[in-house]
Amino acid sequence: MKMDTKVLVIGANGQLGSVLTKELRKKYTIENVVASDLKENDNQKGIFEIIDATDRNRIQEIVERYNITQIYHLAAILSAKGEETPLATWDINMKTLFNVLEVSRNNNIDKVFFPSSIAVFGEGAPLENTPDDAYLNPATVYGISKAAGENWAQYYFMRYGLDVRSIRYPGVVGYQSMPGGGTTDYAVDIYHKAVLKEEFNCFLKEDVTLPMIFMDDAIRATIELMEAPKESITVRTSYNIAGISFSPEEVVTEIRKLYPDFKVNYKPDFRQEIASRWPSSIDDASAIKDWGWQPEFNLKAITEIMVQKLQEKYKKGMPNKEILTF
Ligand code: AKB
Repeated sequence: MKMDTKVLVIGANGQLGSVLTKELRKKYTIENVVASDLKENDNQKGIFEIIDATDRNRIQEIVERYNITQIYHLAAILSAKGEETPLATWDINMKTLFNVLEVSRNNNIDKVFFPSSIAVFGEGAPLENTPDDAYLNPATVYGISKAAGENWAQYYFMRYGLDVRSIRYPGVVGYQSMPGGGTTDYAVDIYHKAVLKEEFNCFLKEDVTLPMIFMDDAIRATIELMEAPKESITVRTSYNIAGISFSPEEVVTEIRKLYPDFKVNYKPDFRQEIASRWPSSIDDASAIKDWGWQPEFNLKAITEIMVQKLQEKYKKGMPNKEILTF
């Protein structure tokens, strides 16, 4: 561990950012990780700064104030939410990335993490075992911004030598935050409804299989990629990683082993159209070869942990509407 590692997490209140910040603080100590987002979050146990990542000067100010050496850029508008305001989504997702890339190259930042997504895939890519180098044809503004972002990340590496690393996250399933604006967030909400013994209205068809990943695996993958030797990184757009692929009906089957009376209504909406263009499984051979990626959680384990953690949380009273502290 480099004692001079100073990390800035942009988007630290989000689904990934809130958990990643905690893990980074364990690894680099609480004094060496600065969390940031649009507004304060009293669940953050450590240094927190307000950053609107569309404001390049603010990012520069914080990078200078704390002598930041690594930046994790996790702020973005997700797929479903992004379709409500396409041009604003493009503007926010791209402007924030350009600000991070420009501040990073101008301040000799050692490493930058840029999250991409399975949302970069669309018509024309294989639906099964989709490879890293598949044809990218995203159908959402979020996916378009991530595909563009991958190419900008590669450009900053090739043009300026900036060590930008990226993962195409599957749908992330975690108990630490409430479901957000993602097409895959049905797989978070379903567990909350089961534990609360409420009916679940699923906005996807029962048989649409999507690549998913448990939060612990997603966080470990992120840190393992960022810790890999620079010379082992051969993919400078973004790495595919696979966790576990499943459909809503498969999750329901697992949940009903614990909640036999769990009731689900399938009411596909516009998000089904988004999901139908995404792969059902991912080829992550490059991540396995370059930095030894291996997932650890299957659907049975995910279900048992999600139910146990949410039972604990709801027993303590209703969670706050953003981050569930555990
Ligand atoms: C979304 O559904 O938009 C995200 C993603 C797959 O990147 N969870």
